[in-house]
Amino acid sequence: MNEVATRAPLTAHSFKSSYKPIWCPGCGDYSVLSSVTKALAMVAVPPEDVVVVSGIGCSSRLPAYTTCYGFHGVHGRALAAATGLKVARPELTVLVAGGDGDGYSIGGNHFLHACRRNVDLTYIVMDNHVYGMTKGQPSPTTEPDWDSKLSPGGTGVRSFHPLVIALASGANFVARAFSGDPNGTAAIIAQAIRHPGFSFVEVLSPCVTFRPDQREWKQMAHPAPVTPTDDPARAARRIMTDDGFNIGVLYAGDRKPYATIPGKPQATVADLETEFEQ
Ligand SMILES: Cc1ncc(C[n+]2csc(CCOP(=O)(O)OP(=O)(O)O)c2C)c(N)n1
Ligand code: SF4
Repeated sequence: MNEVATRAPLTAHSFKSSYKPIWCPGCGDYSVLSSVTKALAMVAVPPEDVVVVSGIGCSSRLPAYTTCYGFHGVHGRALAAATGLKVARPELTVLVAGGDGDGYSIGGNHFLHACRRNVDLTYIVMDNHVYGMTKGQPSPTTEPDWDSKLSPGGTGVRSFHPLVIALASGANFVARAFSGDPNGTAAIIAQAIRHPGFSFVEVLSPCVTFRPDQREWKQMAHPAPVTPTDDPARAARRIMTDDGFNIGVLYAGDRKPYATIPGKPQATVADLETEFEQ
């Protein structure tokens, strides 16, 4: 009998590494990790066929806590690394995980172009509206009037709207989830993985240390009272006028994902190494 035939069925546990997360007690990222492992069990892709790519931040530690292959790279460059990986190895399931600072500030440019290119990736952003790892600076999604030691009286700067920007840039699947609902988040992530093209899941994930006010999100999050649409303009209008706490799949499009041209000869890693050494 071969290895596949004897393998035990995949469960969330199959995707959990032996490393103990070092997030603060109560951080929303624990639930997101649990949702990612549940989602991978639902889609039943074995850990050796999955790669989780991240940048830098508390949330970007997530790959180490899974049994999948991982790439913990530099701040803001996760999508660039993941795009290259997926184009070179289309048979792999590639997830990208990180924070709002990593993805929308230093990585903002890559976010726009990853949506536009529509390579088959699943991008999970744990949005806590703050830079957690570097101790509480405002991020692109911080509310303009958020008063803190590092931003007395608030920044006064309008927040970035990731979901609408993703739609305008061409993302093929757009959803909002809440870490306080791990099963709902797992179901959304599983749908995102299954959906072809660039899938973007914005998970509201409280930073209990620098944004204790986000504990209120538990009362504010609610299921979106609409079914997903395949019309990006309609989805954008809905998202721009909702209360920011509509949870669910908001857009599921049918753009053809980017892939390399079938039949076109591809350089191997050995070819690239030879070229590099010359
Ligand atoms: C090039 C570079 N610039 C800045 C930093 C410092 N830095 C590390 S993590 C981080 C922000 C993390 O915030 P976010 O991505 O929102 O993740 P969180 O920690 O909130 O999960 C910053 C600015 C860095 N590591 N590298
Ligand atoms: S600082 Fe915030 S984001 Fe980072 S682990 Fe602690 S609660 Fe989570």
